[in-house]
Amino acid sequence: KLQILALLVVITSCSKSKVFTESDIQIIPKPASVQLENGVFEFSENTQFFIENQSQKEATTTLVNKFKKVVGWNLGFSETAPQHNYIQLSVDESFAKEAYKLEVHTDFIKITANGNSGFMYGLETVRQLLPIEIESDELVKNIDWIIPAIVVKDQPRFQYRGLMIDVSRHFFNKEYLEKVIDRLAMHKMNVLHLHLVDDQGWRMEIKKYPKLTDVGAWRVDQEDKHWSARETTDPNEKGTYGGFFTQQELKELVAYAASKNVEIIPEIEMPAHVSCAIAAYPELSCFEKPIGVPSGGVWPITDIYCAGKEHTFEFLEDVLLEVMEIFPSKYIHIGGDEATKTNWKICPHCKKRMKDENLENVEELQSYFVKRMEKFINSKGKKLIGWDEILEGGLAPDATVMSWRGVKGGIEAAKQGHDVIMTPGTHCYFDHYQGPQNEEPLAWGGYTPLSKVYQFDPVVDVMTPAEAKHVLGGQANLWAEYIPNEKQSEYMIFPRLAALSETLWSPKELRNWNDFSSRISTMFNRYELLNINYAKSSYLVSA
Ligand code: TNX
Repeated sequence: KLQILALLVVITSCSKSKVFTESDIQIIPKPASVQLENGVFEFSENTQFFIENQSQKEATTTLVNKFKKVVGWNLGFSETAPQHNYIQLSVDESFAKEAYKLEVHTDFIKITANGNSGFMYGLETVRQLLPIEIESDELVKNIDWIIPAIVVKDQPRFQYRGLMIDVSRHFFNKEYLEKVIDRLAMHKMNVLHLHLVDDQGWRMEIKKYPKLTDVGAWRVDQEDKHWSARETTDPNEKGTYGGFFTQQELKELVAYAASKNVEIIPEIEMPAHVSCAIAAYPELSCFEKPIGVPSGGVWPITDIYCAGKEHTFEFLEDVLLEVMEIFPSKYIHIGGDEATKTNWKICPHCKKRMKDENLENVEELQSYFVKRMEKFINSKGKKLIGWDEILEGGLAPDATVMSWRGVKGGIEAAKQGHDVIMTPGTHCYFDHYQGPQNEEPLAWGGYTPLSKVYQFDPVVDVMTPAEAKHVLGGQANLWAEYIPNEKQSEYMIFPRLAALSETLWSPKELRNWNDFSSRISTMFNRYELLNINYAKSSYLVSA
């Protein structure tokens, strides 16, 4: 018996003195600087957080919950320095927002940052240094919770690191979006852009216009009837497929996101991609023809908001007032893409508006529309974002441009001194295929494998340093015409989000595809334990 005991002691002490090497450090996104030291820190039931104030507890939630789940520990907190076995969160105001320094010693861990976002990212790095079993959903046994002694100095390359989720083409509920937020935080991403309005459904409760969700949130067919959508837009047929968020749910979601350093940017589309609103209130369109909520991406859509009637602007201002009540984000996204303006050319109200405002063509009329919305948004202390079509006919004075039709809109906007978020279809469209089409579930089209996402860079060579400064960052877009459920949504997001996160976070000179593609396999193991339905195909396909 004694011999067995002695053997056990040897085995456990061996594993604890495990020597970590560079190749054991598989953090995604890759930190700006990592220096491995000798020794390890071991977590135990008695590990405590040494905090300066109670509000810092929020940054520790993910790790605390993980230890609770996998070993049943309740890691404690102390505002006075413990002797050893603690994780110190230390404020240093000279640090940039989101930056952190992580020092792991044998006796203690110290994370220095300017506030909770940095602490949270430091702890996300700790999470990725821990054995992958930390991601487990159930109790795990016989694991030594050790991490290597290390010094990590880290900060993001870009301040804007986003993912857009289209909840219109298919509705995804709050519980799912909370999971998305958790996973964004895990990848050190910080923006969730919610596409709340598109032809196929209005997804936010608006108290002043209840029909937006009574009527506009429901369509007839679950499945996307892409090319035959006209057949399904009978205004008399009441749809039953869809859903929407109450304002209360959105408030809770915003608060949840904020606790993970994720900002939610709401998008209320205008003047096009709004069949759902016109189905609810036909008077918002030029000719007031009754339509139903379409079940697919019907194209072209001629029923758009009327730019001539004052009522359209009153309606949109009322809607945005309610939106701004719920979303504290400084940005309001007003869409602006793909507006087929054939009705505007013949509508008497629009023609009168063009005459009164001295506008030469319908592009200028759209520009008038956007500028007017911008004035309103600015008057409430917020900033407008729009898709790159808002460049046409003249950009609103302070608008931020989301460049999706390649990067040229972004380059042009930066030239004009506007802020830019790069989200080119070529690299950032997660509704595109990520493997050979015959092996993949139905997708929108396109081909954007993991390696292609990894090649993305929001700053383009032709930009001057001054123009490049206007590039706030980048974003992936998950348009949901062909994303009918959560499993498929996860499949399209992962692992491409990992590649995007590294593009947006890590120093450019550290980015290396071979290195990334070897680190991603550890991330896959984490995804497995987290029950994320990630696409394995994309790993196998190289550029
Ligand atoms: C274009 S990108 C759209 C979306 C579609 C997407 C499909 C953009 C601003 N508009 O309405 O869902 O293509 O990839």
